[in-house]
Amino acid sequence: MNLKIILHPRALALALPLVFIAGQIQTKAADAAANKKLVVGFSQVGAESGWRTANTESIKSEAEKRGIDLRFSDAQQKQENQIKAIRSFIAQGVDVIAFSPVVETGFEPVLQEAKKAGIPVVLSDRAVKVSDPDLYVTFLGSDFVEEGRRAAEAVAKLTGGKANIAELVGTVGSAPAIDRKKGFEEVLTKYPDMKIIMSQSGDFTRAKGKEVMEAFLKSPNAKDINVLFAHNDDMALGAIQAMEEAGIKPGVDIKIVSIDGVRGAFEAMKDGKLNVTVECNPLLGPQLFDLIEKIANKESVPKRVVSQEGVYDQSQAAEELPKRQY
Ligand code: GYE
Repeated sequence: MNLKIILHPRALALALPLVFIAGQIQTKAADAAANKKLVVGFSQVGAESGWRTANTESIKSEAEKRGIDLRFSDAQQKQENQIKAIRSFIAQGVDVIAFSPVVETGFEPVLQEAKKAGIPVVLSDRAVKVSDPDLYVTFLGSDFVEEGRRAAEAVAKLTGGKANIAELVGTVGSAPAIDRKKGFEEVLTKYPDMKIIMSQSGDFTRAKGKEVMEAFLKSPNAKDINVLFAHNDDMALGAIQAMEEAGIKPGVDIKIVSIDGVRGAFEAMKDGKLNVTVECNPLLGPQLFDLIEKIANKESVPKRVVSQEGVYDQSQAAEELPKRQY
């Protein structure tokens, strides 16, 4: 028997659009998966310096440019706030967590929690000390030890290797404070007539930099100071104010070397009040999200990415100033 299945033309007319709709639903689902916004939780140190403001702006604007859902949290320079923020990112189930650790130690437990939740972590700008290097995927930021070395070489050049140095240290326990001091002191061993005669933290802020400089200037051996080394420009700018109020000529009576390269430092160099700034680039947004997107796509990334930077003195200040982006 010859069995023929004949589809009634009306049934065909009904079935075809259904197949078409089903197909459309499928492509829509695929599109939604492809267009799903990448969700990134970022815990920032705070708003303590010009450097930090530029860093935050770079991160926020780059996330917006790329259509990334950025959950941004400001820790106001407190580690406990940062740990809370990271826990909340884990609870929200973000795709990637990035943060700039206030200090180096104490993050191990919360990083274990992120690992358990399967959320990759990226360190931005500052490093942590952990026993298990798998607790973060990569660290993007400057070589702070090298910045410290550059600052010390600048002091040697300015003073012919004869310096009684007052040091304004960054936030106690933070990677840049620890590493900048380390690099600076390493170079001091080459110069027997260069020594640190006072050292105290100004927490990377202008107000604290001023306050500590005032205290330095009141100490019994204040008149011996011929150099100020500040771990960032903001503290140096605060110290400049303290010197001026005490009738001391910043940049002349006391030579000043600091780190960051923010606009305020270039202005002070132009005015002859600051001698040298060692650059530390805060514009990490593009590099950071390149790494984050790769990690989200399961591509491999290097464990350490170093940003490029230079050293500037007064002779370059006027020309460089209009080109500065931060
Ligand atoms: O030098 C300072 C900021 O971590 C590199 O933090 C950063 C430092 C920067 O407060 O100005």
